[in-house]
Amino acid sequence: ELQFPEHLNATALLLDKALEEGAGERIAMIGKDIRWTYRDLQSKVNQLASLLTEDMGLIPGNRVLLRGGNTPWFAVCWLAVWKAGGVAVGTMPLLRAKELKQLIHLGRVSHALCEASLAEELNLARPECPELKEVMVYGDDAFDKKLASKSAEFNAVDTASDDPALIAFTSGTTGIPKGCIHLHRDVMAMCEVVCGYWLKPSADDVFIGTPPLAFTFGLGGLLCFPLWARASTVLMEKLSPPVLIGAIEQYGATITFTAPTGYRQMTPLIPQHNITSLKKSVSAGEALSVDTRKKWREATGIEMHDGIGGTELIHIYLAAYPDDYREGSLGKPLPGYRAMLVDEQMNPVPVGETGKLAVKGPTGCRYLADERQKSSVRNGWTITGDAYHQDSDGYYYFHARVDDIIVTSGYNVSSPEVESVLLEHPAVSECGVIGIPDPDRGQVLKAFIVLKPGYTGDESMVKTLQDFVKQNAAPYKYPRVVEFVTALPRTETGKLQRFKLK
Ligand code: 3UK
Repeated sequence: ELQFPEHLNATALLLDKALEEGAGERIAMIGKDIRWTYRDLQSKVNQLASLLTEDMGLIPGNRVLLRGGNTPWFAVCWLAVWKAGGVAVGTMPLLRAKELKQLIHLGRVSHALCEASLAEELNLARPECPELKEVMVYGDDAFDKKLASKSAEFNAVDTASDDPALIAFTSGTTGIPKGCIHLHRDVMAMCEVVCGYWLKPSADDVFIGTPPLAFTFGLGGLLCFPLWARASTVLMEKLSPPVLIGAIEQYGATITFTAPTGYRQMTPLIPQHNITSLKKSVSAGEALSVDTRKKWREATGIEMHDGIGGTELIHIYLAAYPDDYREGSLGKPLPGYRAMLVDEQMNPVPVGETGKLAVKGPTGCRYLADERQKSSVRNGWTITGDAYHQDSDGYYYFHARVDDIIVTSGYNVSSPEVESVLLEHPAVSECGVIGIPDPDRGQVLKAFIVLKPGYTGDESMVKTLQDFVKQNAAPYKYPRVVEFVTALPRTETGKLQRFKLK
């Protein structure tokens, strides 16, 4: 079991301690036109922490809205808020005024740090947000001047290890966002567990990837993990798959973080790049199909690190080790976590049967909303909305979010399993499968398909794909309805929004 002292501050441990240990001259952060050592980073964090407390009146416990694309400056905002004892409330760059207003109310936000290029929507929200007292825009000359006048010395606030460090909002695949509170010790626990036991990064690693820092997958993978390892991180916005692969080559990145779609879209581009620097690839956010994993392995020689995590538990809690990978399996709980599959009454289901995953470990779920807390956390077990089965050796197999299980003629079919079959067909670039109401069968499967260039979405293609599913899965899993589209709705975190397809 992980033990933490009664007091700790995440920034003190991730950054100040790195300097005490002699990492001062190592490269901490790389961005567009930016290369900062740990010492550079610390000065900027201290200046911003000074500015927050002296000019913006921040006191420990205040909630600070953070708004920015993935850049080293955005990372400074996170670290400075923690250092000053504030609670970071990260927001996705694309959020609109109405959504920001909702998060500001739900999170009782009093302060904001906002990248200049994203200020417009926040300004639109402000008149309706009386609780938001202080807003500072960063990334323009006025800010740079103000910051330069601040002291580069700042002692980390002596936060208790169970003081809140962030409020993370779920990414909205199901509608209204839910805020989850995570503590300073949760930030450290995710590093100790995910890095210490699973990823095992070293100070020579260069991290890169796509998830926004406002998504805890990105906060861990692109900010906290690299600092924990005293390594370097490349923080860049709008890393579409072709840009990401170029950046891996340019910066000699060694560890990538992205969702399965990202890997799928990079795979065909690999022959045009030299990405031999890359050693590890972390996939999360959505189910990684056997085919996507295989093609990435064939193209790069890398067996992926697939892990399932969630906003509710802050990061990955169940994961497959590359050297202990069973086909189709998500592996086992990471050290420190316990998992069990339960039915609606919280009774464990027998081996081989499908149940909902419940998880208990060093991080846990604290929703802002009491109601939600009662229904999702029982006896310290967080009940995820995901269905799995387990084999007799204890390996877990993900089926789908419970909401994405389709019941057709009495059969249970999960969306991701049919999607992964379709993705194996050479004509299919992307796809999403949902259930639509049917008078005879309850529901039938409908597939939305994005074809690869050079293929035509006509009747014969529909038939071809239906036959392909019938041959590669139980025949009742074939999509009776097929629609060809040019793109699929995805969240900023790369997750397919099946509710939009519905
Ligand atoms: C799904 C996966 C299959 C699953 C997240 C890593 O995704 C993250 O957080 P969210 O709160 O969503 C959680 C849900 O997404 N999912 C995530 N990873 C996988 N399904 N295979 C996977 N590897 O339904 C889960 O309940 O947005 C992931 C780290 C931090 C995160 N917040």
